[in-house]
Amino acid sequence: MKREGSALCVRAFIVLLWCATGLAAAPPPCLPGLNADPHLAESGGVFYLYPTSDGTEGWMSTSFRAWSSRDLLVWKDEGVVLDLPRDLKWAEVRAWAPAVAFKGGRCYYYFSAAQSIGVAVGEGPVGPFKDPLGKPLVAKGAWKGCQSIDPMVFVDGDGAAYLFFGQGRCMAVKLNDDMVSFDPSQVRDLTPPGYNEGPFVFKRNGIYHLSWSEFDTRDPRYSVACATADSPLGPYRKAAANPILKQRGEVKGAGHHSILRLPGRDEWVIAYHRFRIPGGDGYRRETCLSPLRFDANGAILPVDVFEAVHNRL
Ligand code: FUB
Repeated sequence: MKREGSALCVRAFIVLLWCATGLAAAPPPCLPGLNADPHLAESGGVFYLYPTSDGTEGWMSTSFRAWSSRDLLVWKDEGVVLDLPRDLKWAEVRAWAPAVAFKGGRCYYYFSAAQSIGVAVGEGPVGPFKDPLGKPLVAKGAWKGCQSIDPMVFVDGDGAAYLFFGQGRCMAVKLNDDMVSFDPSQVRDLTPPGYNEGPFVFKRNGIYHLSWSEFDTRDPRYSVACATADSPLGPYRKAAANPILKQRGEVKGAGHHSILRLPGRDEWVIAYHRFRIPGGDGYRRETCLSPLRFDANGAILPVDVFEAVHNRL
């Protein structure tokens, strides 16, 4: 406990030192170690980050951890929230790109495993999560040209929930009220030009924003682009000013993101990964948080990867 407290103090000191010196270097990552595909969420005034555990060739991780924070600055490791060999009957490896959705007091944890998409349900944001289906929600190869990975669920103001997923193609479908099933005949292909993977949807002032990653995650050009629509399932029009997040200077491979509005304000944060600095690549990635802003017309402005979110609450 004492050691954990000292580690947090050291991290907070490093971040404050970086702010104070104003060095023209990339800010430190928000989480220690190698973490990719971060999904940022908020529940009960607490922020949560759900990443892929990174650091193996071919992304061979077998479990997921979660992190919590009250200020987006100091993050607590909540431990393993889903362990594939222990908690699933149908997959043991390639634990990638989780995302959560809250409904009816429950937390639904969507994830990629063995190139399929699964869902697990918990009573709270850090589980314990249980697989109610005993099989994938979206099976490997279910849609042609689409790798069944990178799920994201958007819950609209009326409570309707929509699943977005896919590498290669961007698929979307309204979920049933149970949050763990859908009508396969209703799955739509929304693939925008340049799309590769990691779809994310949010709504601001009545406009739906779809964003995604372009290029391969091992490519330094990995980046995030966006489009808008008047309804959650589109049609989406790609914005003129793209990408909204990309490499700059020592920051390479910036992508696979999520976006969150800070409670009670029109202030937004983007979570994303980049190649570890120094010496990272597409298998050694680290998680960062930057402010996300809009222009007067509601279009997303380019993100400054040298601007970190620090203690905004
Ligand atoms: O982390 C494994 C894979 O790399 C994710 O599923 C992709 O989105 C890419 O970030």
